[in-house]
Amino acid sequence: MFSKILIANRGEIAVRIVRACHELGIRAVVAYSEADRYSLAVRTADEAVCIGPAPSPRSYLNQSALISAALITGCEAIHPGYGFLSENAYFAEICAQYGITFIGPSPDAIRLMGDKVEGRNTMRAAGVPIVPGSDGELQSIEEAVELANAMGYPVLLKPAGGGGGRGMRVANDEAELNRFYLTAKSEAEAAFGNGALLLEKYLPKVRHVEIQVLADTHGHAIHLGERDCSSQRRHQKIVEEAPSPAVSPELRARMGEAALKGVRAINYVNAGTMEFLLDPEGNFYFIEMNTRIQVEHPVTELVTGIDLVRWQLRIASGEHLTVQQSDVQIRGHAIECRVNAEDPERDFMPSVGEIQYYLPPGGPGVRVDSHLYPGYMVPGNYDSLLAKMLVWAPNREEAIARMKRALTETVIHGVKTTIPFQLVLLDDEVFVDGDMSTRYVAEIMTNWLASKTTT
Ligand code: MV4
Repeated sequence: MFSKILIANRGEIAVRIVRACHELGIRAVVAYSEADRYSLAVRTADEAVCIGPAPSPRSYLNQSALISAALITGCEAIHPGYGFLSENAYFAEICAQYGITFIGPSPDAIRLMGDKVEGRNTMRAAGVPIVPGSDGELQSIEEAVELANAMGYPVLLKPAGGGGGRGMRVANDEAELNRFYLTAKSEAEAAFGNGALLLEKYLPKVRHVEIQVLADTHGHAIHLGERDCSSQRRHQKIVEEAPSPAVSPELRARMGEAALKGVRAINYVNAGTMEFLLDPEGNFYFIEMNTRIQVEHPVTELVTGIDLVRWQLRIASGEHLTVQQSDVQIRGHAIECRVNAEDPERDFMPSVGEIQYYLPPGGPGVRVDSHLYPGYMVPGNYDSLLAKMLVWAPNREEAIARMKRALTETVIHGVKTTIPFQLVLLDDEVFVDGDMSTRYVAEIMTNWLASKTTT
């Protein structure tokens, strides 16, 4: 096992990684920007190194500063967390060149899954079901139209370099497809440095169901069941849960086996997530793979009892994954609410300022992953995640009641948060019945805002 690692991240995930290190007897060095000098991660770490000014291109994305910080402090490995450099194949390569272990998969696996065209082709070849659509990159507008006419509308244009729904466009007919094609292409080129597009059949009523996997360097891989992340607003997840109300043990076994086929096809090593769309008939389709630890990983930890971040560290140091598939049991129900510093009544505008008062929830079945403390200044330079409020209960109904209780007892003064909207969502009939799919969050939002102006 490593004796010392560098954490190349901030916020709650930096704190989460420090905690895993301390449980494993690893010394944690936090790389921080000037805006994060007084952060909880810096306070809880064994050492901290300033890597640059607040803007992330000059700090958390500054590869040479991070490598220098690791070398100066004698770290054997770098944990990239999520976002920032976590899915940067070049950074993983540079780490290796300097003799530093990148806590993640190989540069090749990152590169492959970072390209949606390559990822889709690889998964199809491995026998993983994918959404009907183009064989690879669209070569021309004529090809797109021909394919769409054969498949039927609506269709979806997806940037190969994107991910998480960024830059997607739905075309309802040939005229729209013609209209969107070139714009989508140039936007993709500008946003991701890759103008390649692929075409998929648009599935109108689907859920976002993702399978968590763990794979070691010795060829052993397991899945840890699914998370349902269908509660999204503009592709931002706001509530996640495990297990999915739509997944039976039999479907879980089939989706898990499909995910593992994909993992084996690319010799994947690390924690990872295979994302699927699940339609009302129970058909599932691979959309993309995340080659990092994800924000919502704790719901899986709560229902399996398996610590994913500790396993990332153990796997990266070459240890055998000693958990067998038959050891993985899904027990009870877990829900996560992402509490963001945003004003849901003002179109989720980011809210910055000092946390004047903070009282996190507690009691039975509650877990809070957060970097907040009273007096903390929420900087405007980074994403707006303040806290992940998690609950576990024996079943979904009790988990919902417990989450409402936890959010109601939470006090955060100084910034606006998403909690009022999450409480509305937890009371919504569609959510309570477990019938979430593509459009329901937008509908709840519209109704909520309308009710606010009339009362
Ligand atoms: C889709 C889709 C419909 N058809 N792909 C991809 C990334 C994720 N953030 C949302 N994505 C979608 N991909 C095809 N071919 C619909 C969505 C989608 C969605 C899916 C499940 C639950 C909520 C959603 C909200 C918006 C879009």
